[in-house]
Amino acid sequence: MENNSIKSLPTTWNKQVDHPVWVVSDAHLGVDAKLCSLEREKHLVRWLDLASQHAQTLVLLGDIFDFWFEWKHAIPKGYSRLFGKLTELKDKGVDVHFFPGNHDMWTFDYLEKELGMEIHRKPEVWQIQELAVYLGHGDGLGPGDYSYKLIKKVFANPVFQWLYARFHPNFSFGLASMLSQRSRKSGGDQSQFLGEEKEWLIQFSKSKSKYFPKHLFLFGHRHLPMHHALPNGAHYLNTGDWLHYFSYVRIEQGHAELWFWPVDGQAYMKLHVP
Ligand SMILES: [Mn+2]
Repeated sequence: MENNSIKSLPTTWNKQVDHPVWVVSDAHLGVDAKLCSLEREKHLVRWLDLASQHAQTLVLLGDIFDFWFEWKHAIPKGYSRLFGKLTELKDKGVDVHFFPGNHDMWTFDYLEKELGMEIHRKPEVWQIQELAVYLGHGDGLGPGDYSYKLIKKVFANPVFQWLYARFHPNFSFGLASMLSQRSRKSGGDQSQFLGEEKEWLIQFSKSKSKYFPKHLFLFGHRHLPMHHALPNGAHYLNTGDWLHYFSYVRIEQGHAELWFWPVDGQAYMKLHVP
């Protein structure tokens, strides 16, 4: 890694980390999949334990909750195991970072103040040991998805958020789960690789690779663990999900690894980039 041209780039890092970083995303806690939400939450807690033994910085790359909303004096019920573990890790000195996704963008300050997570609302560039990493949840990036991009603007509007908080939670949650189910159904079959042209995050990363050569573009959101080599020595990597794949990414010593940890088995590495 001596000829580290990434170091001479005029990039300003949002963050510089000198030790390994582990990343996970898309647990969508609150909905039952093949495994119920509680089983997935317990496995996520096991993962946090394992991760914190190897990495001092952990990243939750969005959509950890299927729906999250905070009122001034109340939060959604559930997730006590996850919250207990996150608090414990924080108290031990592990840094936990959260990039809210499209399902949990309505986090205001509870997760930060109570659990001590650092919240990042936009994609960032981090230098992790020898590797430059462009990371974010991945929603609304790249071509297409215009209706979502519009809705995101509405959802991010403080007036809209204030109004939504006026509803009774029974109603807010009912509406959110209806919309969430509808978006799952209308999405079509996304379980296979759609081809480079239709994979918006690949398109996004490819177009950015000019300005961020040799970077690792790391996103969640797609629910499909994958790697794609990009021009300019860059790479695209997707964390996959904690719904079906139980996949995650480890970044250390100038490379990234995609790992899987089935609930009933051992963790194993699938690939290694660059
Ligand atoms: Mn998402």
